[in-house]
Amino acid sequence: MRRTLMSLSVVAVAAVAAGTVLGGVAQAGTTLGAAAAEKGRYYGAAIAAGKLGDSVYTGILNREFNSVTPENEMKWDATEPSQGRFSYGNADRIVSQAQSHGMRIRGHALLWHQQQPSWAQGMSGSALRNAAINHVTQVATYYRGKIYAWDVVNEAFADGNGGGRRDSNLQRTGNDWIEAAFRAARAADPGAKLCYNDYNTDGINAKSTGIYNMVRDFKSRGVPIDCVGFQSHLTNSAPSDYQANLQRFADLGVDVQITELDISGGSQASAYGAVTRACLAVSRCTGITVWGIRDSDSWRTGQNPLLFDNSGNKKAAYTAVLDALNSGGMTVPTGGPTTPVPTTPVPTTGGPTQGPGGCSATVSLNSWSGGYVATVRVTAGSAPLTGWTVNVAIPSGGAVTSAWSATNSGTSGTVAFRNVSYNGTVAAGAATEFGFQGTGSGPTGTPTCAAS
Ligand code: G2I
Repeated sequence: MRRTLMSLSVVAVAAVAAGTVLGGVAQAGTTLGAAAAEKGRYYGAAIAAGKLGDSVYTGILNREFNSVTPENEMKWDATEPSQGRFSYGNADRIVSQAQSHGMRIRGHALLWHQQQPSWAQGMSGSALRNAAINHVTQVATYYRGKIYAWDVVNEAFADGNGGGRRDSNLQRTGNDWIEAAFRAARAADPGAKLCYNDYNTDGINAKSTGIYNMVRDFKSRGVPIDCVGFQSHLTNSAPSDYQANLQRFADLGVDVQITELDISGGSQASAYGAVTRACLAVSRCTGITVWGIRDSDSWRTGQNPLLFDNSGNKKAAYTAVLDALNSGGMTVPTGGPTTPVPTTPVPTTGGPTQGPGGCSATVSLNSWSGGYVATVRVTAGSAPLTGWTVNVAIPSGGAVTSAWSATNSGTSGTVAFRNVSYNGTVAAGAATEFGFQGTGSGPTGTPTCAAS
């Protein structure tokens, strides 16, 4: 008995030392979103509002993905077509689609040298700086509480000039335009993760190192930045140092996300598998977004770089991604616990439970004056879950304004959060996460979890 206990504790210590390895038998997810959710991550797609009426397209979207990025609808030309007049119709269609299916939303992109409205293209100096910061403030405020992560600034670094900035009208307003944009975005939506996003930064090279130095500088000076997006528009394969590059950014204290993945070329399936494994191996890699659903939806016309063919059939690349998501150990993304979940049955701590093995829930908060984002971890007990409901006591005076990876009934008092289609099934001892944003102060007690 003692020997068994000792060897168990050795296992436990080893798991703690590894930091991010969880016990529990992972259950194979049958969709990209479900499989990613079992690893505490999202799997998203860039989508177009104009295609939501296409039932094949929307069918794949709703079945497979748990995050979306508007491909064009949140860009400056779309949201502020004339100065000071904002237009959110198409973006709102995507937001509604995502919210009604419990999907996260990556906002793309507040400032970029491309797809500026013509009135901004013709501006310079302080007039442009003021217009740009006003744009960030207005759009981030409008979507406050609904966006998981914003690409605050997109593609501001140059190709082939040793890691320096790209020339643009925005850059000519002064080198501090990026940090000004991040500060404005934080003030407008304190609950959104704020990302810098770029391409040709997928390996360790001069451009990615320029961005690395900017992020390090921002962190040292308290400029609010939470994440770096790696677009990963790839040909044939990812660079051999892809994972190492993600890791060096994560080590600066930011999340990393693969934001616009598409891969052309003959070794597509194995390349998709390698990118997936790289993200899973970096604990702060919180999710992957592919830049379109079917090959025919891709901006890379004729290159067939996506996971579904023109008819919506799964390709070999799809299977490679799903297999990669379903293999390997459980890992916890940023903000998650660093202690292992025991593999042996333990008493649940989350209050009254139903179902054979019960479940428990813990909440972690990112709070600011007047609001918060809550991340809730739902852990199955000694038996698998086929569904769960978590009840959270919301402090009086506050309300839930949005939720992702769960649906809520009610917004104040005791709010019940129920699993969505892709994360109701949780293997014994394994865990999944959902989140919500609220006004007022965040919940303080331990939520209760009911299994089904
Ligand atoms: O260029 C690929 C991506 C690189 N990273 C930033 C992304 O935002 C960018 O996305 C693409 C969209 O996929 C395209 O759909 O950005 C392009 C613009 O630079 C988008 O293309 C534009 C066309 O240029 C317009 O003519 C068209 O009206 O799409 C618009 C909407 O269909």
